[in-house]
Amino acid sequence: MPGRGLMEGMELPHHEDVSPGSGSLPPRAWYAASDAPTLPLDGTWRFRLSPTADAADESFAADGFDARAWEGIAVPGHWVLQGHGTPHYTNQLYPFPVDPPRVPTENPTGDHLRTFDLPADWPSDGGATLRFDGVESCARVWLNGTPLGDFKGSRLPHEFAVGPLLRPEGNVLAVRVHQWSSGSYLEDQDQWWLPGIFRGVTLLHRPEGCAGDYFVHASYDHRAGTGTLRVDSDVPGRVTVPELGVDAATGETVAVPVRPWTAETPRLYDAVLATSGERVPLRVGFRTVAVEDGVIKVNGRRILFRGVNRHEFHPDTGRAVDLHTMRTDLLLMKRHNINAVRTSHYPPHPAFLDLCNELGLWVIDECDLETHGFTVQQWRGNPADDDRWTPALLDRAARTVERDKNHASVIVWSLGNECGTGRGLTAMAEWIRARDPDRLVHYEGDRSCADTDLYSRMYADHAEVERIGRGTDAGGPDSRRQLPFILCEYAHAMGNGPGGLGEYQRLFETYAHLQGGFVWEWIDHGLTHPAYDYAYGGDFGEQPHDGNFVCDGLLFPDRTPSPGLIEYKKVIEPVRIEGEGREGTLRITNLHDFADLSHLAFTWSYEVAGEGVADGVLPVPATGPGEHAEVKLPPAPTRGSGAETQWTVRAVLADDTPWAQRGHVVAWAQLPVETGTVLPVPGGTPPVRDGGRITLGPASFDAHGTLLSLGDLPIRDLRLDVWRAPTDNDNGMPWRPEPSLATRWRKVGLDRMRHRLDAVELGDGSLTVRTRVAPAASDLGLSTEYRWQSDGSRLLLTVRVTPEGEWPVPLPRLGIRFGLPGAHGRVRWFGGGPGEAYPDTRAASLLGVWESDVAALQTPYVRPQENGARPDIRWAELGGLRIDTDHAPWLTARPWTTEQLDAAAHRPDLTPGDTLWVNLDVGQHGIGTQSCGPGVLPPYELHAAPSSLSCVFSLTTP
Ligand code: IPT
Repeated sequence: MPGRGLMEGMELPHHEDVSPGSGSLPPRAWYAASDAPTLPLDGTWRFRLSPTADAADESFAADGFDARAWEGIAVPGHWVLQGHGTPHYTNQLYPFPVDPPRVPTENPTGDHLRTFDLPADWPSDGGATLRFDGVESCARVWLNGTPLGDFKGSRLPHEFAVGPLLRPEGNVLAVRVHQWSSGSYLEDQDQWWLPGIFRGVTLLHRPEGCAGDYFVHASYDHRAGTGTLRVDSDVPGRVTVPELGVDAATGETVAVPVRPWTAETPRLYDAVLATSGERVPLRVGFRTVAVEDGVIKVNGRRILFRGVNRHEFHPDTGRAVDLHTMRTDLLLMKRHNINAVRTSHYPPHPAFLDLCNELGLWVIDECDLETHGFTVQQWRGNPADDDRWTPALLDRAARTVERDKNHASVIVWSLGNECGTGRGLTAMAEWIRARDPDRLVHYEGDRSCADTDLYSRMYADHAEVERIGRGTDAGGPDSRRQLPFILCEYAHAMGNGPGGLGEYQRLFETYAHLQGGFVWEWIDHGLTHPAYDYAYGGDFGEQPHDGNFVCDGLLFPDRTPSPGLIEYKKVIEPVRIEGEGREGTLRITNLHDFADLSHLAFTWSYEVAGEGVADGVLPVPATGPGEHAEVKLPPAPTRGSGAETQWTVRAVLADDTPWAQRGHVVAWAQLPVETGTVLPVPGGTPPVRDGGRITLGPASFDAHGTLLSLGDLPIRDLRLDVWRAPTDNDNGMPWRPEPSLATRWRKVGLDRMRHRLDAVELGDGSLTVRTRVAPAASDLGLSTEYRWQSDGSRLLLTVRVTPEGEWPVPLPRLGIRFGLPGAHGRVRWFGGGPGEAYPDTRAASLLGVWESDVAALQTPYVRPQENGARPDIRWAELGGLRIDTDHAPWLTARPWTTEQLDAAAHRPDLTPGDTLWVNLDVGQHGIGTQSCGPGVLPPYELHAAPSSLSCVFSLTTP
């Protein structure tokens, strides 16, 4: 087809032309249902894939074309996830040569075809529109052989007027979709490239006098308690809100007493917009968003974002996400204390926003725009700063705002992500402000904040955020320091982590204009794969790719919460419980922005040696937002037994809510009362040498002092261990020049330590084994002494480590590891649980007695890496062995070695052997978020320093 656009003197086909498209209707407000009939056209379509844009001619779109030989394809869906071609993952790199707006000749092109009959009761009057809610990346559409037009803007709706073309039976809808188009340059989001018709296709009847576009303006005056409602409508009509007694003309302003909408109290009023030909249901939430004194306020109060970035993703269907999955996401968010979503980096399926209104989340709604790949060439040719592209950018802004403007949950518009700076962005911001002055404008990529109402950054470290809090941050115009600040991305949740969440939260709670952040990101984008379990970049042989950088979510691909989500829930809990366990005094602070505490019930339990012995209800006054209450616990039920005792206090939902049931835990704290008695030190039994063996009480050693068994229980290879399978955060940011922590560890040789035996000494009451543990090619070393003692039935080990040399790196871990027979079985422990924890990811660790099987102790990161440590161990039982300790070390038990874990690329690479490998560590290095952000904070670094670990081994009674 002849192109419309002329670039560089060349006539380009429609898919390479910078124009956003032709033939579609102006954008308008989206709604799921009115009383006008609709006909969903989802289902199985006929499909043909061609290797280039013009390999097949367009005759398939002609009336009467016989497509019976074509394969079937599910719409909505992506063809690369249905056996036609393969997905491709890149973060910022364009997967094609950068020569805008041209795209490669190899341009997978999917022809989609379906026929449909109108339902018998389809009205004969009026017209009809055909709506596409999302097609990646460029579509051309025909109905009954007539071309309707073409469009780009993958995650945006496009409508065509089709009334006169429809016939009662045998309508033929043909859609040609090109994977690559000029639009691809604007859609360089960090995700899989997934072509196809991935959101619904709907035929909508448009009766005579139907509603056109409309704009619900519903504000709230918190001083007067009044809501003000005005519905502007292209087609005049009436607006009724029965519950409020409102019956007003469109365009008319009415003020009534209402309850406001907030993310914590998502009060919606059912309303109807009635034009002469159509009744459109509305759900109205009254709220006012403003920046006052450099602070974002809703209904007059400062809000704090406890947010996540959400891409649309399902491991089987990619960005074709069904309603159930959307609801699941939101229920999980609400249950984990999350109150905000940034729709990175495009508008989500519109039904998702309906759910945000209903369940209560603040939304930053982002335009479908990212040109990140231009950084590689210092932004040369960036469409965001090129007037020829501005119409396409404005089209994207308008399609976002017009579609989503009637959602109470949307309080901020975002221009897009990672587009550098430029005139196109300014034009978008100006257009948005003129169209919707009642919301704020966000964009992260411009530190001058020329176009925005907030200062936004991604991955800034704690120190910089603190400077921003204090107003002492460098650079940028002074005006920036008067703006509210958010971290639109932080706490990169790739693999094990993120660490350092609590330190950010303290900053957000300290400085009024630091208004929280959005963890990157909600879910791992691992695609279901027969061999790999979940595939990531490169697993389809694609080049270039960015590996498992696509798996950086708080949920695993199957939507199981990762430890990172459990940690985030604890760190952002909206109630803080603090106190003094011995005195039984509590201070309960309500960190909600709007709600008082009357929706919560408080409970206490009293635990002796990790087991609950008494519990009860704790009366707490209905403390208002931002206020606190002082509360007294009952007298401690027991005292002085010598066992460790503590209180656990919980805030739980007092009643069922739409997102969780009564009893759901929102916040908690543990308050120690008494510490337990110290570890008894067995002694007295002398070691005995007998040929090649040494015996010490129940234990047997070889002549080198290596433990062989305890009673009948064989024990393998007990020795010092410092290595961990590097996490994604240890591996750092591949694009940074400085070597990552993991690279430095490997360079020092921590993954290949040698153990030299220096002495085996049989004393009166102990066996002492002296060693030096050190890497080849280095003078660094760890002088390590193992001292064994026994009372005849139990075995005490004390390990003392003294570093030698100037250690240039922190240690991954420091402790012992050994093997027990049998890789399966149960593990019980008194310590932190139930999930894993590391020094800077341990806020959610609950001290108690826990039980798990070995398999469930492993955290299944999509790319295997260090995982599964449990902190604060008092005792543990596993594989027939009991370990008692008073050093509260870290316990890790896995059915494979650290080396196997280190070598694995996907979960199925790990298969249990016949040994249970146990690590007992006196220290662990923290986790940090250096896969994209700051590393481990100083208090959580594990430096080589004189250390010791003691534990008592005995056999469990079978
Ligand atoms: C930032 C992107 O905005 C986001 O899409 C994602 O790629 C994230 O990083 C990392 O997973 S950009 C980054 C180069 C700071």
